[in-house]
Amino acid sequence: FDAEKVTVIYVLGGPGAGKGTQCSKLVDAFGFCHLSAGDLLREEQNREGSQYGEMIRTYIREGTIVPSHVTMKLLENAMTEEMKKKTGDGWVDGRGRFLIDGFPRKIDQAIGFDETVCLASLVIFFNTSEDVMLQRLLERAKTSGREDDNVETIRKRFRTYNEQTMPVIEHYRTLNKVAEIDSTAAVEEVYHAACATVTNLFS
Ligand code: UP5
Ligand code: MG
Repeated sequence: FDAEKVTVIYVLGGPGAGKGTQCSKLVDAFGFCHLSAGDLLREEQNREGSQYGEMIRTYIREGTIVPSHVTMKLLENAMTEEMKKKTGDGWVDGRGRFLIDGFPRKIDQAIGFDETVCLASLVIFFNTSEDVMLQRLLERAKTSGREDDNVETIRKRFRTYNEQTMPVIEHYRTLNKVAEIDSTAAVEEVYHAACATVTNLFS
């Protein structure tokens, strides 16, 4: 994708930090297309006839990262679809706007996507403590139906995040592309900070 025609923002943060919640709100305010890598993987997992279904299920249950080519392809396809669907006028200023939520999760994905699909303009990093994230996920577990919302898998997700995803954030920090937002506060308060960050990018 031509960086002149699309703006890509990566939304990162630990499991339960509030990435999905904040992205949904930003969609309404700024006309983004929100693509959650986790949601795309769960969709593919449940798609009849998918050759990757079982493999995705295994990785998600173990809290580990699905091989990059699968996730990158799903994201690229979803972006292509959206660009076809919404031609010029469908976007706020005629340019595609994407929030890529929960991706890239490891350094090779970051470099691969930036180089072959589209260079990201910004990384929004929602940061809070493991305690807060754990409480949120356990609360969500009552209704989410997500196979990875159980204490054992949550611990594994935290480990994967610390070992593999934090280096991605550090990588973009050295490039001065990270906007860190404390996501411990209430949803509205975090959203206020997120809005200010995005407004700043587009101004
Ligand atoms: N909540 C949110 N904000 C709150 C606030 N400010 N105050 C109080 N409560 C708040 O929020 C989680 C819960 O907290 C919700 O109930 C919400 O109401 C509440 P949510 O917005 O859903 O948080 P989010 O950060 O999106 O948490 P999620 O569980 O989706 O994060 P993960 O990163 O763990 O999940 P994801 O779907 O991205 O990935 C799942 C798995 O897919 C990974 O573990 C991995 O196995 C696989 N995966 C890949 O392999 N590759 C990828 O690129 C992506 C995923
Ligand atoms: Mg999410």
